[in-house]
Amino acid sequence: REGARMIDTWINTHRQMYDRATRHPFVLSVRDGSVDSSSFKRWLGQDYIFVRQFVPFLASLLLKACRESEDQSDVEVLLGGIASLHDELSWFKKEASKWDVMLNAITPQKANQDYCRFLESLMLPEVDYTVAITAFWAIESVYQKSFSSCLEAGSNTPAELLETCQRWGNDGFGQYCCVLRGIAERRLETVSKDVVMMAEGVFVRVLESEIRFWDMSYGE
Ligand code: HMH
Repeated sequence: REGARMIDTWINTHRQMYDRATRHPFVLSVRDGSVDSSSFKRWLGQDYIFVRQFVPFLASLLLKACRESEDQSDVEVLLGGIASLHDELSWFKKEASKWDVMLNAITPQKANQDYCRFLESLMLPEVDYTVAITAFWAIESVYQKSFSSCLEAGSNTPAELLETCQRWGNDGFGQYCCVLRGIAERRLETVSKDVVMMAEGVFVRVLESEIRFWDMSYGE
């Protein structure tokens, strides 16, 4: 099964960038407990803005799945994703008030704007479902890999950040990412070489965007 190996191949081809996205210094500082609260608060505020933009992206992906997927369970998986985003937005508001972050006073930084514009380009109807679901898997799995590393044995994550790490680092989220990867791999087996190349390009673009996103936690 070619599609199944495709993603492993991409990860190996782009290993350096993949590691920079999933083992970023900000995440390593959460993991070893040296993170400063101003970095965490900057990340929290910017990520709230990002997640708000993630809602229409996921809605567009759901629409593509309804129209293009040959497997009905894709729609149910994505619908579950939309439901958890609802919960996630409430969590951001609660977390922000805990840290005295004023969510309505935050302006998106350049890296965030660029990432959101990239998401918008993937919402266009002419973008293939396979390409869009690959992007979605990559976006979710960078967070899953990053935050689950902060929960591993030997990590020294501060108690007040554990809830954040569990949000994306818990086993259920890990399984969800595996299901998304499975959908992407199934689709990659059936599409043309051109679409596969586009999907790889989008994977790389997600990694670059995630690195720049983590970089924002250090401030301007
Ligand atoms: C920047 N990437 C970014 N924010 C997130 N919340 C996720 C991925 C995972 O949902």
